[in-house]
Amino acid sequence: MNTLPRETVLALYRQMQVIRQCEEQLARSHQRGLIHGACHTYVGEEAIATGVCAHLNHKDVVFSTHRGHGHALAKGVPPRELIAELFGRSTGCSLGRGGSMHLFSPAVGMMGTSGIVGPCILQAAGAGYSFKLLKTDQVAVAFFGDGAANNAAFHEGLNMASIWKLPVLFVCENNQFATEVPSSYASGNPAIAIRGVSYGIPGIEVDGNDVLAVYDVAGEAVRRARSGGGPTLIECKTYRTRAHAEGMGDFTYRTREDVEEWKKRDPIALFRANSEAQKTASAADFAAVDAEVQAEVAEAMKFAEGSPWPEGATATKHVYCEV
Ligand SMILES: Cc1ncc(C[n+]2csc(CCOP(=O)(O)OP(=O)(O)O)c2C)c(N)n1
Ligand SMILES: [Mg+2]
Repeated sequence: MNTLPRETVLALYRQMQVIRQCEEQLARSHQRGLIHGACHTYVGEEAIATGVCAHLNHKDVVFSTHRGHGHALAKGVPPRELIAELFGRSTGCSLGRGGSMHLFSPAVGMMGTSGIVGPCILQAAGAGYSFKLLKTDQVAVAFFGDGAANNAAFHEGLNMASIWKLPVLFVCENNQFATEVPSSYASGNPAIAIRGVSYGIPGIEVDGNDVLAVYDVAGEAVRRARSGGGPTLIECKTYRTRAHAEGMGDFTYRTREDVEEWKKRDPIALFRANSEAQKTASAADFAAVDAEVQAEVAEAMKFAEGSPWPEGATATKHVYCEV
């Protein structure tokens, strides 16, 4: 039973819709040739970034992966800065230098996405270590996939966070595939949450398509981290309903039927239907949010398309730290 106030329900719904609508625009933009480089969308997984980041403030930090648009948006990067970045424009959050897989906005605690699978786990542990040394109550979050959970960085990061009781959330988005390889094939034991036991930290499995379930588990983990209780591993079971990356084939390693089955468990539609049934928010409330988000994302697209490219003369700026 959902006992959250109406404003929180609508805020969670709004955040998921912002991610979904941005991703759908980005998928179309990729087909139009507006995006340079790969574009991995987060469609179907929106509940995870939304449920976790709802507990974070601007001083908390997020480290993410190649599938990071949703994390950046949920952490506070405005849609116009995200879309402009993917279009390579100077108004993007990384000033047009990063693109889809290098989204940085330290001002809001978005410490970067990365095309390299795994290191965000160590970076979050490092940030947690600095928060511990500085005696702040800040929290670091690493978002990563099931594929990354078989990378050495996972084991090193969790162990270090455990022995030093670092304020870190390790959020594994288990969408069951690493590119085209099923996690059941790639892992001796595909269960990920239980790996927390090996490092002496809580490991919790949650339905990653249920934003309220993610919100509850993440809330508890953030409280534990802030109060000195150490890290938590959260495995969110989910599924991506678009191809690994835009323009890639999708049905050599999974079937259309599998994808259609998972579409029935769409996190946004499910949350809306349940909230309406429980009368925590009305159909009119949700329709109003939809219209608002549509207008915001349309404006963001226009802004991005109309933005200038970075000047050639500035190509070497922001590449190295300028002391
Ligand atoms: C260290 C490293 N190895 C391999 C790759 C190639 N690669 C890019 S995405 C990907 C799959 C990652 O799967 P997962 O971690 O489950 O994330 P998902 O794409 O499913 O969200 C791989 C292997 C890479 N980018 N970095
Ligand atoms: Mg995966």
